[in-house]
Amino acid sequence: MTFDPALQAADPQVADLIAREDTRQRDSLRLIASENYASSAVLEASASSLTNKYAEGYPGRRYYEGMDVIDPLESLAIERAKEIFGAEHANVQPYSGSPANLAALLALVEPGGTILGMSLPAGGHLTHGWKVSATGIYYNAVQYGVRETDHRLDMDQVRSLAKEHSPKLIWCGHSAYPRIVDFEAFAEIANEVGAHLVADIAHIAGLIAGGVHPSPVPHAAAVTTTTHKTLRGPRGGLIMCKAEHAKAIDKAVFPGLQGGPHNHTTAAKAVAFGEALKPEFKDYAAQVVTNAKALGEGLLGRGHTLITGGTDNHLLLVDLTSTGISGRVAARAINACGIEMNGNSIPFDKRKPFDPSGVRVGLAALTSRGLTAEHMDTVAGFIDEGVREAAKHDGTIEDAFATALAGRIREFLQPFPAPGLTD
Ligand code: DSN
Repeated sequence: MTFDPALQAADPQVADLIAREDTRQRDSLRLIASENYASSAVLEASASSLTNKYAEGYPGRRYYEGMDVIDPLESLAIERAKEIFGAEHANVQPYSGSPANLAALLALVEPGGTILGMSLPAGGHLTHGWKVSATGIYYNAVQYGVRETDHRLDMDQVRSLAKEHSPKLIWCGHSAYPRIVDFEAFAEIANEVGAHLVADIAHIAGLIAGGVHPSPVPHAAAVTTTTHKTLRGPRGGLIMCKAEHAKAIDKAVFPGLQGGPHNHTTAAKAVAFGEALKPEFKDYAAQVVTNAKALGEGLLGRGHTLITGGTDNHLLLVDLTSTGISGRVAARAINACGIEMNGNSIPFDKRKPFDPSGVRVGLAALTSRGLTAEHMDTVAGFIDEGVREAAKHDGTIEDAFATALAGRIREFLQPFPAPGLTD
């Protein structure tokens, strides 16, 4: 992104740091599954004068004056979100995914009530009841996992835990699960035990918007998401729900948890939702999945182990146990070579979450740059080369090797403009 000279003149230190980040994002293989490139239009909206305005309340019911722009803007974002997902109600104010999840809990479960969610090491999110999260501290959280044999969701386990503990809310939708989630089956279980089903689609929202992953919207009481992962918007959150829960959800977001909405982010969400409504977004979503599958083939062909054997969505979970180094050590080492991914627990991991056995690899960002399946073997080769080199040297990579590989990656990426940075 090129800056208005104002920032460079006023604060060259910050301007230079941002410029460095732009370069880093342009020159590296960005494979963190929760990240993407927002378009220049999204970035521009989020850097607007809307950041100067307070707007507690909702369109038509505000606690401040001067809402002639904010009200139609927020309504536009709401209508676009509803149109994308076919939702009855949308709240575009959550600051991000974790506050969105807290708001869903606040709206639907009494403090101390029982909730059922997937455990973090099995692929769930912190806010689905993991013990160190407020959701595990202020609620009685019971956790399900995946089957030991194939690392897939075990709906029999979910049903039996639901019957045993009678949760008020069941979470589905996960952070490190590479397969299709059967939202209908979750809804059946929730109905059987009288629980609200809440789907957190943060990772797969763009795939649902693009029609390549089933939607939980018809089945769930509420659906939460971030707006910046596969949906390719600004950092932010969104909650959709059935009309019957609209009042409770809105009340939980404001005044329950938040003050003034971030209007500049609301504008950027509206822009991103507009982009997601365009026909080409369907092609993007389909390409993300095609690329993830192709990268999986490339890694399998090089002897790596994929949890569940592959993927149906945008991410792969790679078990690095056989390489002799942990996922975290591998991720750190290859970061120096211009490859970004995160160390991640694998199901039934023998290692601690801070130093887990796996890495999580996502294709949302590279696909936004226009890479297709034919490029994935090269990407798999880069990853394999970096990981094997790190494994050979007990987790370290020499500077000369890192610089050479980073240079090849930079050259490889050069023909693919990075949205928001070089488009
Ligand atoms: N931190 C995000 C992720 O990487 O999946 C989820 O909030």
